Amino acid sequence: MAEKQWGSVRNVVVLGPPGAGKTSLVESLAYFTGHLPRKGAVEAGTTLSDRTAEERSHRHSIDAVAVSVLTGGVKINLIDTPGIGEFQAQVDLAIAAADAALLVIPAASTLGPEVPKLWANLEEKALPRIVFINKCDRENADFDATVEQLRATLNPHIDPIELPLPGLRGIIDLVRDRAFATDGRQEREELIPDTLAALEAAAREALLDDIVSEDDDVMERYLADGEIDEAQVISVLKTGVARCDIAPVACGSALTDAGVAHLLEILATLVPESASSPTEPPVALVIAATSDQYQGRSATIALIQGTLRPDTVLSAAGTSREERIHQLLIPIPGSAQTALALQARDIATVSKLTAPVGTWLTAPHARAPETLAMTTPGYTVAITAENTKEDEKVAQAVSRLADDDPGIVVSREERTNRLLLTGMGATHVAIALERIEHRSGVRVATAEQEIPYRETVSRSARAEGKYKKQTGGHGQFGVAVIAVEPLQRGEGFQFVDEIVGGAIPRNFIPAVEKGIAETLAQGGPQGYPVVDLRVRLIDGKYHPVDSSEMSFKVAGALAIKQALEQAGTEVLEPISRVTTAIPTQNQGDVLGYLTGKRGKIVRTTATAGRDIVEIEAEVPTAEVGRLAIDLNALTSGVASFTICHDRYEVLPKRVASRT
Ligand SMILES: Nc1nc2c(ncn2[C@@H]2O[C@H](COP(=O)(O)OP(=O)(O)O)[C@@H](O)[C@H]2O)c(=O)[nH]1
Ligand SMILES: [Mg+2]
Repeated sequence: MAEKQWGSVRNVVVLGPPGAGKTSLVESLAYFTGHLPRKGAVEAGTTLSDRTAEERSHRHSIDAVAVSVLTGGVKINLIDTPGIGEFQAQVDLAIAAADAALLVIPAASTLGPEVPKLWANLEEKALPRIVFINKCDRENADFDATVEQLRATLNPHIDPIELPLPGLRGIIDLVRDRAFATDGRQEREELIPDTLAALEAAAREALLDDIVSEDDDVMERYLADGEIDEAQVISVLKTGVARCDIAPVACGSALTDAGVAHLLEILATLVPESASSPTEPPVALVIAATSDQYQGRSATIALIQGTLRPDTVLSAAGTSREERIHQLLIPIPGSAQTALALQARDIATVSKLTAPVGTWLTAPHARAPETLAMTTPGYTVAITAENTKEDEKVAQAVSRLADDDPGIVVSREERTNRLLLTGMGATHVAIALERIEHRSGVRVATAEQEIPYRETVSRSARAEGKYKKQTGGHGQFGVAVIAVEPLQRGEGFQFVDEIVGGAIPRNFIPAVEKGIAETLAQGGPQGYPVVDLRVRLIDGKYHPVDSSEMSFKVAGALAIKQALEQAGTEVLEPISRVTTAIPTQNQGDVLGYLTGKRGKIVRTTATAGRDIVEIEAEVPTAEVGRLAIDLNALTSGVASFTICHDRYEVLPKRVASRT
């Protein structure tokens, strides 16, 4: 175990559209801090963060991965994330642990549809942002046009603090008013080329004009002198970033490493350091995990408060399970080291942890923070082992995968008891299945799910359930009188005990509720679980000798069956929220297709210079089974979509008669 080599820590989530160069940039940053003898490449499958078999074969990130780098006494924990929208859950957890986002944007003439969405998410969570315009080495790279696009689409206070040098030899640092050329792992100061002097001066003035309003004193001095010094520029930038007023823009290339040394410095200087509370009891969040056949499971935890030492036992929120933190590994590439203690706001990887990704770990009996608001996935397939003898093995592999992937939900189909795997979209589910097959060595067959319809009452009704059995010896006796009434969608089942004067003894009332709840779950008159109703227990009768819990449970079941028959029920169908990004030229076809699937269009938003339109629609889940195939056909394979369960709605009569 080594002595701690850093004074403070910053957590930076690396975000951006797919292919922007996030993984390559993390690699380059690690290379620059001297942690890596040589850089890995995404194409060769040798990077620090794309390391699973599926990430190598698909050539993009699937899991969030933490890589720690040290620079000038600051430890920066970079969390590389997948760019594809279907992996939103991984991104949300990484954001929860971050002090700032590093938004990686390729220097291209159009902005993908993902960027405005990412921005809105960061805005909502008030997470400070730094932008890196990557791929400036490419022939058609246009730094200015990219900045203009970002400003026009996202926010006018996206301010370049650097400009690329011609041929991307390096960058001009507008804060220091100097140029730096990149040469291997070194940076060399240069004179600003004469041809760029006027441009640089104008860009610097525009930057100062925009940022000085962060601080009244600085602004006064600036207005008086027309200039402020480097330290003041950095200080107002820091304030502006922390308040989410300003997003500074750096530039360079993850491929040639131009600008990367500077980016490290920018991160160390401008990312705000969150307040930490080392003396409070530890609270950690499991933000990522990968399982490997040979090395077992490795989980990444972010310590939100307190101090954590090896061999501490924590409880997993929402369960009665306890977890021992065996060893805290600091993921510095090339020189991973174990820590004697982890301080609040730091990140470590731990092995042998079983808690699912997304779980809060707390000191025993301490209260966990509120669960994070996450999108509910809604793209479901039913799965079985090709060889039914191996069903159990598949079930185990599926549940292990769901522990590692926060966007996957596993359940059992109501009628058939088949396994259901729910993810954020077709790609996400396909990759999950690959991983399941790879890890379990079993071939898996998929099928469409049966739609989980529900039933609800449309009117109020009252009924009496009477259970009486007297065949010698100890008999059974219980009477329950109930009233049912409809509730709003999503309100579930409510039970209200209105018994007065001991018509039913207190100790039997839970049995009545149980009998009712079980009957509702088993299905109403039309065969589906019954939801969204209030049942009031208003009267009853008992017998001092013959009454038992059993007799009241049966009385409750009889009462609710009768009440449902009397009230009559309607079928509810699940509605999914589908978000898809498609080329504008296919807009008419896709809108027509979604409407034909009984979809309601919620919004259409043009992005990326109007080349791409994002459509959000509510579509009955019964109609989304072929969405992946059909959208692909309509858009020549370009469409991507995410799908989440939204709510239940009454199944229209004309549709009901068809099913
Ligand atoms: N020319 C050029 N290519 C880059 C640069 N950064 C990344 N790439 C390439 O872009 C592709 C996607 O990179 P990757 O790091 O996987 O992007 P991610 O999806 O954002 O993680 C890969 O082929 C990289 O080699 C860059 O700065 N310049
Ligand atoms: Mg990546």
